[in-house]
Amino acid sequence: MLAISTKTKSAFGAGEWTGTATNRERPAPGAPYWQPRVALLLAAAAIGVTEAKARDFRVNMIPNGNTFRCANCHLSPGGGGPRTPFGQAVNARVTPGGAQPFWDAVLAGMDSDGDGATNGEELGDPEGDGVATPGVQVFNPGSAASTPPPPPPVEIDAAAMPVFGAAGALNWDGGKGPFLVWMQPSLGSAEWMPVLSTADRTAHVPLVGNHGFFRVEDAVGRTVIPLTVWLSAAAAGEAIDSPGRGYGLLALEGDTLTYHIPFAGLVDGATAAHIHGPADSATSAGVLQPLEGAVGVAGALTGTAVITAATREPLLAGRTYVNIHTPTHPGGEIRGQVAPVEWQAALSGASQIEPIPTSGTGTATFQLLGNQLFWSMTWTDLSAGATAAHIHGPADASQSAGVLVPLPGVSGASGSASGTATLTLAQLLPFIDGRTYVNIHTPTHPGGEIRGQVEPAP
Ligand SMILES: [Ca+2]
Ligand SMILES: [Ca+2]
Repeated sequence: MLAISTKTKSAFGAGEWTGTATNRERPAPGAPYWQPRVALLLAAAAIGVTEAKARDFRVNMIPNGNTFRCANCHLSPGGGGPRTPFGQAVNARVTPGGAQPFWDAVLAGMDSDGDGATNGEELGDPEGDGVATPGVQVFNPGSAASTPPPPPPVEIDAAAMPVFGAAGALNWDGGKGPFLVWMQPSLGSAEWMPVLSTADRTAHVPLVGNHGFFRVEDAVGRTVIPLTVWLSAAAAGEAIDSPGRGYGLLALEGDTLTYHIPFAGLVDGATAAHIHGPADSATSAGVLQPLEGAVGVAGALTGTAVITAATREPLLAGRTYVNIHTPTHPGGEIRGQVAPVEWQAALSGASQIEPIPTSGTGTATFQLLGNQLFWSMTWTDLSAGATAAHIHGPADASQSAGVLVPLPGVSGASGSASGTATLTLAQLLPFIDGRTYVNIHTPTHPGGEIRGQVEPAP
C-alpha cells in the first residue's frame, strides 16, 4: 500500500493540496501504469506543499488576510504566478519561503495598488499594529478594482459654532481625517492660512479681525501647530498709555511660520514688529524674527517666515513675544507673549508640595486662543468626592499660590468637566509662563489631593 499525505497548518486553505493517494488495487500484470501516475502525484504534492506554505502562512500574517486569501498577493485568485502590487511589496520584505513578520505600520501606510486607500485601510488595520478594527469591510490591497468608497465630503456645521469671546468651537462631519483647518485672513483675499491639523472633528479656532472664514481639508498628512498672541499696551509696560491692542494666530509647520496678527488703536503709525526671545512675560530680549505688515495705527502683521531652531524652541515653549514699535514708544507700544494653543497638566498626589498618598489621578487639557481659555478635565479614584478645582498661580512646580482661575463643576471621586474662561492679563501671563498648576480639593485633603503643573502639550 502506498500513501501520500501532505501535512498542512490549520490555516492552510481547506483541502487545498491536502489528500491521500492510496494504491488499493495493483493493476494486473501487463498494465503497470500506476507507478508513473503515483510518481506524478508525488511531484505535484511536493510542489504544492512548498508553494502553498509560502503563500498560506503569509495569508495569516496580514490582518483579514482570509478575505481575499491568495488574491491579496497574486493575480491568480488561486495563488502562484505573477504578483499583485501588494504581493510585490510583501515579496520585497521576505526571503523565499521565510517566515519573518512583514506586516507593520510602514506596509500598512503604503497604497500598493494606487487606489487611494492605504493597505492598512483596505485590510482594516490602518495603524499596521496587526490588530484589525472589528466589523469593518475589507478590500483587496492588491487590486485597484477593490477599493473603499470615498469618505463623505466634509461639511462644517457653522450654525452650531459656539463663539466665546475671541474664539469659536468649529465642528464638522464627514471625511476620514486627519484634517487640516484653514482660515482666510482677510475677506476677498485669495489666500488661505493653515490654522491647525487634527484627527478630531472639532477644533477651537481664533476669531481675529472682523470675520471668520474657515475651511477643513480632509486626509492631509501635514502637522501644523497653532500658536496664539494677545497684545496690549499693559503688557508692554505700566508707563505706556495707549489703547493699542492686537490678537493673532501663528501656525508652525516644520520650520515655516505663518502669521496673521491684526492690531488697532496705536497712538502712532507702527514702524516695526518682531518676535523677541527667549523671554518670559516679565523680561525683554533681542529680536528673533522680524514680522511684516507693521504699518499704520491699525492693520495686520501678515506673512510667512522660515525660522531657525533657536526661534522654534522658545516659540513652542511660550518664551517669545511679539512687540509692535512706534515713534512714541520705540521700545514697543503693544506687546503680547506668544503661546502654544494646546496645554496640558497631569495630576497626581505625588505632585503636591507635601506629597499626598492617594490613588487619585487626573488629566487636564487646555486650548488658549488670545485671552480665551478652554479647559477639559478628567479625574479618577480620589479618596472622596472633589469639592473644588482651580488653576493656581503664579507658581512653579515647587511652590504654592492662590487661586487664579476657578474650574467649576468638578465633583465626585471620579468624573469629567469642561468649561471656558476669559482671562485677565494677570491670569494670562503666568499661564503662558508655565507658572500655574491645577489642584483638585477633597474633604480628606482640603489643601489639594492631586495637582499638576500646566505645560505646553508635546
Ligand atoms: Ca490601496
Ligand atoms: Ca484595493
